[in-house]
Amino acid sequence: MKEIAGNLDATGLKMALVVSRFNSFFTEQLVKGAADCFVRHGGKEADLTLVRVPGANELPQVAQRLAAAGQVDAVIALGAVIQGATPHADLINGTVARALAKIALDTGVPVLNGIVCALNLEQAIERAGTKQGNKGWDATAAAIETVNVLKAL
Ligand code: INI
Repeated sequence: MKEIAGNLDATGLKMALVVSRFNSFFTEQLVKGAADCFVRHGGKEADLTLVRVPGANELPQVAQRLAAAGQVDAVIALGAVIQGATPHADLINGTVARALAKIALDTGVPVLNGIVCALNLEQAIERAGTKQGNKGWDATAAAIETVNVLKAL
C-alpha cells in the first residue's frame, strides 16, 4: 500500500490569518496561538499576514479574496462565536463553516476553520489557550499538514 501524508514542516510557507474583532478577548489569543504554532514548525513570522474583520460573518469574504489572490499557501480563519451572546450563533457557525469549506474547494487553497464555537464563556476560555488548548494553534497545525499533503499528492 502506498501511503501519502503531510508533514508538519512550515519552512518557506506563507499563510494569512483572518481574525474577527468580535470577542477579541478570545480571538487575540487565537492569533498568538496560530503564530506560535507556525514559528515552532519552522515558519517565519514575517511570512504571516494578519487581516482583521469585524465579526465571524465577515471571515469568508476576506478569506475568499486572500485565497483567490494566490499569494499564500493557506488561509486560517480565527473567530469566537459564543451562544447566548446572540440567538444567531448557530446560524453564524453553520453559514461560516460551509462558506469557508466552499472557498477551499473553489480555490484549491486550504482554508482552515479556527473558530471557537462555545456554549458559554467558560468553554471559550478553555479553547483559547487553557484546558482544551488553543483553536488557533490547532488550525495552524492542520493548515501546515494540509498544505504539505496536497504538495505530496
Ligand atoms: N460575531 C462573532 O464573531 N462572534 C459572535 O459571537 C457574534 N455574536 O454573538 O453576534 C458575532 N456577531 C457579529 C457578526 O459576526 C457580524 O460581524 C455582524 O452580524 C455584521 O455582519
